[in-house]
Amino acid sequence: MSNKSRKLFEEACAVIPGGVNSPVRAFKAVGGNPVFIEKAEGSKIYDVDGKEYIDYVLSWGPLILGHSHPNVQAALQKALEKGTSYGASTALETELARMILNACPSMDKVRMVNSGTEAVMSAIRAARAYTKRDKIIKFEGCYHGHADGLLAKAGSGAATLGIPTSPGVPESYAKNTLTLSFNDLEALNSLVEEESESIACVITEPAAGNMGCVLPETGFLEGLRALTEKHGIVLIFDEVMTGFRVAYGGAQEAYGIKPDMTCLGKIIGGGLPVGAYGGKEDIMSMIAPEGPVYQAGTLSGNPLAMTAGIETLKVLSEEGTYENLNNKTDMLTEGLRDAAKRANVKSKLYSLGSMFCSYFTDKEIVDFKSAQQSDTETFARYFQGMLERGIYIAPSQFEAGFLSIQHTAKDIEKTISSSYDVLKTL
Ligand code: HOZ
Repeated sequence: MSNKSRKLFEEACAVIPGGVNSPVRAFKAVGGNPVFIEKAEGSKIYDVDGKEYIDYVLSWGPLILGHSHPNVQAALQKALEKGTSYGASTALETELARMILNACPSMDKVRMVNSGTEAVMSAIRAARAYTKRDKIIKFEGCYHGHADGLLAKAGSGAATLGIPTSPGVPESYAKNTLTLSFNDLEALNSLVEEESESIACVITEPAAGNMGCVLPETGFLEGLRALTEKHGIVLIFDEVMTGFRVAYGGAQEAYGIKPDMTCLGKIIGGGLPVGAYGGKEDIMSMIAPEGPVYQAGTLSGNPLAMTAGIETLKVLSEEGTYENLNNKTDMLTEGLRDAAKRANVKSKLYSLGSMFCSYFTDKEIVDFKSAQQSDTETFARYFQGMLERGIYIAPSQFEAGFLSIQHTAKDIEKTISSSYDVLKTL
């Protein structure tokens, strides 16, 4: 790491816990200190020393159009001239809401918030009020933001740092969160049969991107849908990561399953802070001021975030966008698989749309336990080798990588050849 980044990190550590404003940005699991970024454009980010990296983190998913996309930049500049926030209604909010509802027909109404965490927290409150039940079921290794009740066997940074269940969450609160293994329909069936009268909702990432990239096995989402429907349990899809990423209509479109509620974030804000939750009319009509379930936010529906989101979705809705993006991802993932084979390194790579993750193991990854069997020490060395060669991947085994429409064939070729070079040294 450069001296400039080291110095900036030392300064940050003096005033910010761990020197970062979100734990996933720390390099704790891979060693060394975080690289400090100066600017970004297209598929690249540049550190404070001017070193260029091909970026597969993309701000943890939002930047599907790549950095500084001209349409988003131009629209934001125009919006900025009109002010930054009014705390009063704008037509932009309705426009983005309409675009979201058109993309995800499972939702009749949607409410904007400021982050994925807020979206999930609010959706669960609505589900509890709607069912008049308290307990929720989540799956190990899925991450639904950092609200108290959801930091139970959580993925993402919590898994990376080895604190999937955080101190500070009262036992009286945590006892309402029941956890199961992802893809274990049998266990879900037994738990639901036993506790059906007390379970408000089941929340899941339909394809999990916070323990790497773990895909639902055939029948899992279908079984989950049938079971929750049978018992009057609200099914919530956390599509903060997969929404507008794996298809325009998210994983619910890709797998053809209609949840009762959906949580969104990341892409719908085009790189600005945003979240949203929505669902069926009878649940969403319970939200204040239409109904009694309170949820609010000073900057919710902020005109800048709405503008960036609208422009992003406009580009995404153009013919051929997802086909191109998915073709590029196939080129990358096939190349990475082949590189691992040639270098004789055990690895498993999974992808859905333009999100992907490779694990250092020869066993299939189907849940959090199997993801944890991956060799994280080898991952750390791989990460450092890639970073050195100008390839920026998430500093954790338990995160997905992403492509943007601005990644080029040249970027992909460089990534594959760098990967082969690093794998040979492991
Ligand atoms: N949800 C993001 C990917 N796992 C993490 C973002 C963050 O925690 O900063």
